Amino acid sequence: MRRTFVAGNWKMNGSKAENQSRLEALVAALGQRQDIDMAVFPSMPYVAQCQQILGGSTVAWGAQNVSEHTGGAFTGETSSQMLRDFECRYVLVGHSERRELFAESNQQVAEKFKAAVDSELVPVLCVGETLEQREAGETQRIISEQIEAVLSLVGSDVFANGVVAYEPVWAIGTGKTASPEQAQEVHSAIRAQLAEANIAMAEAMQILYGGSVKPENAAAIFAQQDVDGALVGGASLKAEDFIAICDAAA
Ligand code: G2H
Repeated sequence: MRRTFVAGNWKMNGSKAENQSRLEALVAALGQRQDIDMAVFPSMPYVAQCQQILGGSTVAWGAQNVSEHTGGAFTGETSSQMLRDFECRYVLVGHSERRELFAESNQQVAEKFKAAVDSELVPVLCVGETLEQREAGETQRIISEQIEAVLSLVGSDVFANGVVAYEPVWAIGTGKTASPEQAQEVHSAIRAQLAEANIAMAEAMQILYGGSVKPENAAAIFAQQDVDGALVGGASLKAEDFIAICDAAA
């Protein structure tokens, strides 16, 4: 039985004051919940604020990006060990905005995933197709290549301590959501691909759906057999919506 995981990707939003009230609301409403996994992903400067406010609660925190390098002359980058220093449990790797806007390749994403695993962070590997790719019938191939890059660099049991988030690019921040059936179809294909590498790992691992998840559509998405939670963007900026999505996971 897989636990449901609700993750909030705040993207480049927030301020110290806004985050404080949002985090305090999350602690009050969710901070003792044991039945699901929960985490928020703030911008880098606010990771320490999450540690301070969420520490001791059951809501974890993580970063939206990590360097594939361990240290040195990489201006502007943050290493996985630095994230561990602030007790991050998770890190997002390969979000489509990183792939598109910052030209992260499958290979670089795989290296970031490896850096996270090496530091005992749990990487959340984001995969997904663009509208053009979906319409060209390339969805499965694109996602399979994104996953294969990680499997071949890190090894077949790589997701024993990792999470996959399926985020169709056409559903991100657009208000369009994949239907629960569309999500299930891709999630089940991802699990089948991973089962070829390691059946037990594939059965146990969490595969999240991301792309305009809101309180109104969360329950239908969570009801799908191979959907184990959500990576929530816009709706995670409102504490009440994030809490409602967590409630839909119960
Ligand atoms: C997809 C998602 C969170 P949103 O990027 O990663 O954002 O819920 O705003 O579509």
